[in-house]
Amino acid sequence: MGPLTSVTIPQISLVANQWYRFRIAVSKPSGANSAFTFSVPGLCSVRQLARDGIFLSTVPAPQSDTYTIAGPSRIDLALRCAPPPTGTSLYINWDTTNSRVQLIINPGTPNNGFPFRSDGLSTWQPARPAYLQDMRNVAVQQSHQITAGRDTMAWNGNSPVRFNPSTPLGTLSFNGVYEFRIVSANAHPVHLHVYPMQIIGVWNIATSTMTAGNCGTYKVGEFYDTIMSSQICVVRFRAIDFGGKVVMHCHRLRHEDDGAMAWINVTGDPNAILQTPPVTAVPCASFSK
Ligand SMILES: [Cu+2]
Repeated sequence: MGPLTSVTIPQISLVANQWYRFRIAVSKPSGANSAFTFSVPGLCSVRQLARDGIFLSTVPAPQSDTYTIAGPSRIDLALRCAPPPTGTSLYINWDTTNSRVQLIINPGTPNNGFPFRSDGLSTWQPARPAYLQDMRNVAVQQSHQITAGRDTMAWNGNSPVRFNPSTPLGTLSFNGVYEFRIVSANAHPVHLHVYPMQIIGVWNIATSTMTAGNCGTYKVGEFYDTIMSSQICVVRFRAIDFGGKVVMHCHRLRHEDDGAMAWINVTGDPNAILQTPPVTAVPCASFSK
């Protein structure tokens, strides 16, 4: 859709009643949550297909005119709009009406694409590779608490540390299923590379128990690459396909650059060449002048 920060309101022309696939990427460097809303409720059929590049477990999701996603994240929507009433404009509003894109709905002959099964009505379940299998009823090797901060990351309540290229934050085993309890305090979106994270539930720190289900706007059973919530989200992932140095960081880019980044050592990857990437560490200070 292009940047929404310019003074001129961007416009996208659509054929009336034709389905389109939109991939919306929020590159907001502040990392804050964003809500976007269709300005004329019910005028468009809007059905979510995917988050962070991964299809939902059932596609498409039920109709909704409003979506909330964290900082740098992606969402895929199937979208079909009727012309707005005369004298009315149709916008996708982004946080406030100061950031929006206008949808221009033109008459035309819609093509025959749609997001459903071939009957044009039913939902479908995508085939999933090993790294996207349901882990809700799978035994986990270990459970760890990850806390992101202003310029640090912390592992299991240990002292928070700034990025250290020579020392991993923790060590996991290749092909294991692991659970992370993610403490982002609704301010530090935690972004994990390589392994998509499946939402399992919410952690209660007072009772040290988990309640299975959605974690805020994150849907139980679905996969994400970035998590930010006022609750402690419990996620699982399988450390498969690639081992070695796996990076995670606060997705507020300023925080990441200030040191809220860490790597996990995933040991035992049989493809050893991937375990020692040719990395040359350059201190951040080198970029300051
Ligand atoms: Cu942060």
